[in-house]
Amino acid sequence: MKALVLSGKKIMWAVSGCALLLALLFVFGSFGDSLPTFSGEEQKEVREVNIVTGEFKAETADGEEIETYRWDPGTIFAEKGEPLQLNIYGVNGEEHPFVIEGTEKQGVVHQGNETVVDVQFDEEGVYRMICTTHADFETDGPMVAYIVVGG
Ligand SMILES: [Cu+2]
Repeated sequence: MKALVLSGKKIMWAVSGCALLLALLFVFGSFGDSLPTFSGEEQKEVREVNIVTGEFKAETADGEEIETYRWDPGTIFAEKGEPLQLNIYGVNGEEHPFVIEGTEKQGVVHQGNETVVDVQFDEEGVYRMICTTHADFETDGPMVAYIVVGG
């Protein structure tokens, strides 16, 4: 077999070829990192929000027992497009089926268990998370939390 003998010129070509390749990789590699995402918005970190189900109970002067179930906190602030992870823990009440306005999100919170919901709002506004069992005063509510989405 013929030994591979490289002249000085060939070595120079090989070295500059490698250098060019590295430079191209560097340039395109860093472009890949700095290019904006398709939506033009930077990826935002998921923010966890911890919520519990609570209950107010009282006895009126004439001996009537009244109660209301609540989401606590009852107001949640978010930014437009911010990914939220709602961790909802059931404390009071056996179960709370819920819907979140403006989304397809729904679920059930069971006592002693955590229900996790990923949600994101692309428009500013106030969105209600409504327990469909305790939606108003007549049904031991209003079990409604307000998600306030700003720009
Ligand atoms: Cu409820």
